[in-house]
This record gives sequence, structure tokens and C-alpha cells, in this order.
Amino acid sequence: MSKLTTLHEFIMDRQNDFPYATGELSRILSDIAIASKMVANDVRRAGLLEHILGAQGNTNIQGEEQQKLDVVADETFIKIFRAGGEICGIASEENDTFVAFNNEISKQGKYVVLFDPLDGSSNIDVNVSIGTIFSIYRRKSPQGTLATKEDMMQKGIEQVAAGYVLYGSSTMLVYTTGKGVNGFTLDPHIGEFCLSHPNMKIPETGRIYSINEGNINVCDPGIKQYVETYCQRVLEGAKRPYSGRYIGSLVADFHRNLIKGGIYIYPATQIAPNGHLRLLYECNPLAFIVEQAGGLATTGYQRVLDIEPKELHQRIPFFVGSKKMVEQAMNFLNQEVANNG
Ligand code: AFP
Repeated sequence: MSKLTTLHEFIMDRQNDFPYATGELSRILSDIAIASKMVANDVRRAGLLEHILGAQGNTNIQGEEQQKLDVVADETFIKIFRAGGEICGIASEENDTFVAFNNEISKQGKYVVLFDPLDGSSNIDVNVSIGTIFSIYRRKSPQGTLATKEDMMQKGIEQVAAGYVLYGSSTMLVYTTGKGVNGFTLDPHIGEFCLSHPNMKIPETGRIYSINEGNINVCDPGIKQYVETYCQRVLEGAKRPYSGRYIGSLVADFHRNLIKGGIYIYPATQIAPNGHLRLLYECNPLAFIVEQAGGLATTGYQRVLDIEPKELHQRIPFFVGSKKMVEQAMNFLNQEVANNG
């Protein structure tokens, strides 16, 4: 039997890819692994623990009902980040504004982390896969001072690392530091993430489309036409139309399409005119990962990683997945615009 590579060993080996690395980024990635093991533990027992199952009774700044586990996961990550000393501040889906860590060690931290502690949390109570998404940036403000909003509001191309944890049939951590994408599965017997999916690549094209079809009549008619034309017809050379697969947990939908090939679309709708997903802690990290895996992430018209953020909880339309499928959707939409002036 060949020896398993643990996440910790892998992070340490890869640190040598960056000649001036001081180990701080490595420690942040290790901290994320620890926090996610704690969250995975709660997720696995959620049905048994009354204090973490169900609604918290609050809504977050986006008007969404917070689940108790949303709050528990948010607090777990923040506690670990604050204690680590490498991070000077965070922004998360569950906090109205960013948090600058006001202690002398954290103020020296070079990095900020933006994250969605528990994405797809409306699926918790029904035992469906959920996830954590994270994005790491170098701060803009000087070390030794409090983190600022400017540190959080950086373009996706500035990310130094990004990843997600999927609490699914197994727990997986997938991340990139801009040198490919690697996936690790948590071995519950030894409590370690072990390399299971080295150098992940998304197929150039696929046969899965993922969209909340309940929205089809409240989004741009071009989206409906694209879905009918390319996803729901038997295309030349094919035996059947694409398969529609939509879990409603972005991490789970993204992960499946990353492995099998496919396109995920959350367009602008009449109810969510700017789209539903958040740029900074949902779309940017997944865009970084998918590009590193050979795929694409756009708004339908523009590369996600090039967007200049305007608000912390900014939403955007999101098209992500296999390169050829995203290109096809974009070409279709652009043609529609050209035809209709
Ligand atoms: P929740 O965390 O509130 O369940 O939101 C999940 C999410 O941000 C993303 O994970 C899903 O892909 C998307 O929203 C589902 O949205 P719809 O329910 O509108 O399809």
C-alpha cells in the first residue's frame, strides 16, 4: 500500500514553491482544516444536537434566515482565525460588516480571509450536502494597524489562495494557491485530510446543467432560450439531452460539475436583479478554483475575477464550469444582446 499524503505534509511540501514563504499562509490553511474538522463534527451530529439544529431566529444582512449551525460555524472559524495571529481581519456572510481583529498579534497579520462558513445551510435540516467557502488575500493596509474595508474589497485576481470544504457523503477540502487544484478527503479514523484528488482538472465540456429552474420565467428570456436550445434538446451526435442536476448547495453543485463536467448558472432574476450569489466569498473563490482547474467563471458577460468589488455583500450573476459550456452560454447571450440591440 502506498503511503497517504496528509494535507499538512502537502502544505509543507508546497511551501517550497514560494521561495520567500514564511509559513504564514501554510498556517492559515492548516487552521482552516482544523476549523472545518470541528464544523464537520457538528454537521455529522446535527440531527442529534438540539442546540445546533434548526433556525437561529435571526436574519442576516442579506435578509436570509440564519440557521443555528450557520452561527456555530461562523464563530468556530472566527475563533480559530483570531487565535492564529496570521490574519488581521475577516468578512463573512454571517456578519453585517467586516471584523478587524483588535489584538497586537493579529494586527501584525499579513492576510485577510473572506468566507461563507456554511453555504447551502437551508439543506442542513434535511441532511443534504453543505459546504464552507474561503478566499485569502494579502492585506493592503500596513501591518501593525487594524484591517480596513479596502483589505476586504479586492478583485478576485488578487487572491493568494481559495478553497472549499464539502460536508457530503465524505468531508472534502479542495484548495488552490494558484498552482493547480488539489482535493483531500477526511479520513475519520485518523482525523486527517488525505490527498485523494491530486491536480484536479474540470472536463472541457460535460453533460450536466445546474440551474434553479423555478426561476426560468423570472430571468432574462435569453437564459430560457439558452437552456431550451442547448440543455434540453438532443444535440447532434448525442443520445439524450443534458441532465439537470441542482442541489441548492453551491459547493455541492460546483464540486460535482468540477469532477464530471458541467455548467452551473445562477442568473439575474426579477427577484434578484443583480444575481443571488455573493461575489467576495462565494463566486471569487470558486472562480479562482475553476480557472486553476481549466474552467471558466463569468457573469455571462464578464470574467468574475476581474470585477472591482463595490460592496462587501455584493451579488453577481454567476456562470461557472466547463470551459466550452460557459463559452457557449456567453456566446448565446452576447448574440441575443446583439440581435435585440
Ligand atoms: P443558503 O445558504 O441560504 O441555503 O443559500 C444557498 C445558496 O447561496 C447557494 O449555496 C445555492 O446554490 C443557492 O443559494 C440556492 O439558491 P436558490 O434556493 O434560490 O436556488
